[in-house]
Amino acid sequence: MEPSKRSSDKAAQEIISRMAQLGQQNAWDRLEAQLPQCGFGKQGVCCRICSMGPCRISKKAAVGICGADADTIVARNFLRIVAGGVSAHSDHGRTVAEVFLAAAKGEAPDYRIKDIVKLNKLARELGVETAGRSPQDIAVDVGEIALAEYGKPHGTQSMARRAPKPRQDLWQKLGVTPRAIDREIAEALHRSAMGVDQDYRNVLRQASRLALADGWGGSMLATELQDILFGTPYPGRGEVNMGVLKADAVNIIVHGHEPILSEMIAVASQDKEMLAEAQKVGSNGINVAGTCCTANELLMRHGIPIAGNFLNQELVIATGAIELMAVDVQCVMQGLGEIARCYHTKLVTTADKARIAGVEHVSIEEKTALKTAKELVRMAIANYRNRGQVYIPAYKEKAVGGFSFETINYILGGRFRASFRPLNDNIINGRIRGVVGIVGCTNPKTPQDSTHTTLARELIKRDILVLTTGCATIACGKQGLANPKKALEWAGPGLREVCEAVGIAPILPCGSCVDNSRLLVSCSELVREGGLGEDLSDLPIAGACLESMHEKAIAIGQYFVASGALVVFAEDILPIAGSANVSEYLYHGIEKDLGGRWAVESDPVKAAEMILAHIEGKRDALGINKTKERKLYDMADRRALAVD
Ligand code: NFS
Ligand code: SF4
Repeated sequence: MEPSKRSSDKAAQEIISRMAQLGQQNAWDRLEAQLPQCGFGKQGVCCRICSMGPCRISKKAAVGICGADADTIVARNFLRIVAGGVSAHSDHGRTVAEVFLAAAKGEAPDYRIKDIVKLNKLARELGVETAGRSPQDIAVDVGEIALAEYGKPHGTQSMARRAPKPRQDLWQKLGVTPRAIDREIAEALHRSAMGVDQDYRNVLRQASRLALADGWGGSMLATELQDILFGTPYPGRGEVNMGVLKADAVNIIVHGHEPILSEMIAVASQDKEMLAEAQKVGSNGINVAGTCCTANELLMRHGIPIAGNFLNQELVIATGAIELMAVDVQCVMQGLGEIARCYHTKLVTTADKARIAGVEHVSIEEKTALKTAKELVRMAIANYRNRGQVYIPAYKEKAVGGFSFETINYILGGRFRASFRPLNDNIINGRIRGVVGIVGCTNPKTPQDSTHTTLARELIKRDILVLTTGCATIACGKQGLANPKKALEWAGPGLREVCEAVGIAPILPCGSCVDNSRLLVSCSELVREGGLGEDLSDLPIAGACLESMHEKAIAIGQYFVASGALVVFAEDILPIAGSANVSEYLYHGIEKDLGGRWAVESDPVKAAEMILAHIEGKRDALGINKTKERKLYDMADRRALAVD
């Protein structure tokens, strides 16, 4: 397949060609070897949860051996996907909570509590006494409470109290207020085991409660604690794409998700002793860059460059310029092992729960994190001499990342009256039509980055403010869309005017996938600020993810839906087509219950139109589409907006 059909990223295209010439395999080649993919799996109608099976629903057999029908099987599979996603985010959050607590107790000397203001704020929310107490004492209490959220025997998620009151009441009424995170995961696995929950609507209700335990629990805690521990992000410049690699420096890639590792490697790489050693081997310094969500975490907090997103992970190694790639958890392809063996690159796993057969493992522990990080940096330096031929594509783009909830609040309102008021006002007066989160991965089934970036452009053209997270952020960054100046050229007149007036970009990078919780907090603030309804489901907002691959993305989608938002996915990445009832419920029925719903549209231009129609509908319902300001899009407008 043509490199341009595999990726819309020019740097990626170059490396894909190079790998083909060298006979090296990547995810796209492996996808080809998998074709045609199993239709039963795609539709969600394959069940292998008991050993009477595997069973699959077809014209020939309408039910499995136990009698389970397509509705039950599709719903159970969906619930298990959400459980996988929630467990990933939440286990990440738990690890952060453990390091946070250790740091507070002085047992993790390399980590320090950085954001005291945010610590105090969270402490008050969690009912921890702050007056006259040291940050350490406060942090110990906060850490204990946070850790307990994962497994507490009684009560519901504390952070869910951040949602608008009517939303909390609705969750209560429907019985979907999330309890302890571990409990929701365990119950989901239990309910979807053979012979338990066999009413698809009841199964899907658990999917909502479980997903909410992620968005308003595990992920939100991860974000909060990471901000307090490593600093709340503020806007800073960075660069994105493989061109950030340096031909004359020791290049280290940090890949994965938990900043516990990457923060220490960032520190170690600036150590004088390390820099001197790097010079001794003839290099011109140490260059740390990230891939996937770890990259977002580092860009958000330190402006450390991003080498690429999910589908770039193998490609960066094939530049021949990487001395060491340190990986922790999630989104790490096993294929890395093979490509690393083709080069001098040292691939190292660092999380005890995530090892790869045949790959070196160096365990990062909180007590000795910096020492271990230095060891890794030393390994990279020593490996510089082993470099063979290097080919670094010349592409990179400037980006401004670091839009936490706090920064948006601050930029909009200023330090003394930090507030969302200007944003609310401009949504009400119609200069900004609404706000959309573009989230998620890349997937070899879709030309890399193409849907995220087209959708982002199409939305800002239509005066919709875009917030991005995860690999979608990196996709936008690679195409200059995280560069305020470049992105402004694409923005519609209303959005552009507001962005210029308040000094924000039309596309705001908000962090990693756990940071989707920042979007929930921001949406709650839009409601609290007033004038846009009483509940999240009243807001002119939506979420979109047209090229995801991970279970986490579906968990995120479900918590946005259960929080009242429209969520648009590409059809072939949502495996529910095998049940008309489950599809009908998730695409329509659920809206009556929770105010949000799923939708599918694989074409990003059509998705933008669908989202705009939804947003205008919400605006109509709010009564803010006054005739004189209403901007109706007729066919001519639409044609003018179409991408060429
Ligand atoms: Ni989100 Fe991040 Fe990327 Fe997808 Fe993977 S890195 S947590 S799952 S692939 S966006
Ligand atoms: Fe088949 Fe039922 Fe067992 Fe699933 S639970 S594998 S449908 S017998």
